[in-house]
Amino acid sequence: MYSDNKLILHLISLMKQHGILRAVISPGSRHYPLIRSMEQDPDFTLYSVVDERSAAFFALGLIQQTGAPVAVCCTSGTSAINYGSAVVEAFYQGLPLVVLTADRLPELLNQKEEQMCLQKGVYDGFIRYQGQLTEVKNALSEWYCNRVINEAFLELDHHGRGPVHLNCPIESHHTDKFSTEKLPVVRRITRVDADADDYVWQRYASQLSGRKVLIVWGQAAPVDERLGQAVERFVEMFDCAILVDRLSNCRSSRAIKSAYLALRAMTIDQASELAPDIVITLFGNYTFNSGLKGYLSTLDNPFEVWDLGTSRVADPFRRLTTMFAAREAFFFERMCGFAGAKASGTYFNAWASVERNISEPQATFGEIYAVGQLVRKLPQHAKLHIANSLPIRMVHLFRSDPTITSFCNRGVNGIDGCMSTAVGYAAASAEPVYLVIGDLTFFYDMNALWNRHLSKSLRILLLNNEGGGVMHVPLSESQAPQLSRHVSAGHVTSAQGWVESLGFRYISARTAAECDAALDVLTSSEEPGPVLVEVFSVKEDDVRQFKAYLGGLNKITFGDKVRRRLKRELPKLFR
Ligand SMILES: Cc1ncc(C[n+]2csc(CCOP(=O)(O)OP(=O)(O)O)c2C)c(N)n1
Repeated sequence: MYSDNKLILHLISLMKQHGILRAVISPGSRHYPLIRSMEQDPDFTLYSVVDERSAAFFALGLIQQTGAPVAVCCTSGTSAINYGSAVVEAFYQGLPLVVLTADRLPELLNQKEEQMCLQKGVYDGFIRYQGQLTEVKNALSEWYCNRVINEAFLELDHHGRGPVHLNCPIESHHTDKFSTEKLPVVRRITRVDADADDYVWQRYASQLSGRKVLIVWGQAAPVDERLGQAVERFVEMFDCAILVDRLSNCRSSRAIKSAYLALRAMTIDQASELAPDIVITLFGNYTFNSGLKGYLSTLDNPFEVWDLGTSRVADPFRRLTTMFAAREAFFFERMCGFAGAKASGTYFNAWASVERNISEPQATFGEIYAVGQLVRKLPQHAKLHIANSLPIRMVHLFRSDPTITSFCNRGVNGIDGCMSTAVGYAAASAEPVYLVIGDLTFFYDMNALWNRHLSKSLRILLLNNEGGGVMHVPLSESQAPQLSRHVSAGHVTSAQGWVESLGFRYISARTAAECDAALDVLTSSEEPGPVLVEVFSVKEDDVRQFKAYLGGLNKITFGDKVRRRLKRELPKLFR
């Protein structure tokens, strides 16, 4: 019987799936559940070497002879340190050594505990991957350990070979039970390299055939022509829809451009009808990330996720099975090479029908109104920079010309350099560059305009509602006065003096009519120098309109959610 310790079960299951079937064990107690579990599994060949230093060098010999990765496994304390020389040797010889060190719980470090020293990072500089595991106690820690173990084993032969280290806390080694008959088959993550054999690509293409394929396309600018063409062929051959946002800058005929809204606007029946079989992700920083995560987490069907253009594990939806370490366009081209007949487009049509029912906000004067008007008035092929945090959300409430290219510092969502980035872009561009930005973000980065490379073609829409609005969104309106003190940093400041001193044409707007007229100037091609339009609005009104619009989209009722939950949970109770 195997140990009941879920971390051990995960580790052993993944060792087997990744072909790590030899282990050199040095004696001790803390790693007892691991040793005993491996001992009774006939797939493993185990060796016993007392001295850890020698054990790890012994393992290097096994690797040299077999060509396969080999694990070394020891108890906590200085035993881990004794692996050091062989780890360094493995690093410089390029040998796939898997170092498994048992440890006490990290909380106990330096607390006068027995046989405990810092084991995390002890091989720094000489190890291809170092993972600190944790006890598996809930779904989050289970997912974390699964991911980290996969990451470690994938690094054994990623762009060359070498050693990896997993530090495993095992606190219950004396009391551990061994009643697990069958090893669970836990999720293995696979990497497919560009030079994989044809039969590998063909196998993946056949998995797509006849399935509902949901492509999730993240931030990508400038637009890659080769990718655009490859995707257009792909969407004809496979039944798919592409969830995008402004920052995707994706012009595919199968793009669901309002993914940010569509994910909120589906009915309970549509939610199950649209459940994908395979999710293909490319790029990152989706503005609809939380909506998509929420939606996918309600699905019971066993969909899997493939991530393109990467060899590093990123698993936001917790269903990643395959990474394709090749250019995104290359993946789509390869899949088309093995495609059968053209697909029907049914899946796209189902998503499109959700999107068709979404109307734009009918906003009264305020920042949503101003953003909507700007989006409508922007010329074709405009370059639009959008600041965090409400501006990037508000832009998504409106349909825009597909030739517009959009940018936002969405990698880490900072407000610290949105304007500086736009100023830098404009400095290298001959065309007008537009920026829509909130007041805190503007004043934070106002120094960006004091720049000798300031472009005459810079056009800024400043949404001034006297403080950060986004922090008000999740809370009730009654808390607004309190929030304005420190959380949203209320202020009464105008940009006028500053931008006029820098040679901008400055226009303020306090009504819808003033706003329309000012935006006509902002988007005019006649203006000889930089222009800034400052729209003054009332934060509470802006936040109310924003919440009311998004709230009005929701079609799934509380009752629907309860029924869905019961349908999911009840069978578990009677199992
Ligand atoms: C460098 C940095 N500091 C703080 C934050 C936290 N933060 C996110 S949005 C925001 C307020 C932005 O206010 P404003 O520019 O008025 O735009 P809006 O509230 O309309 O999004 C703050 C402080 C951040 N994202 N980045």
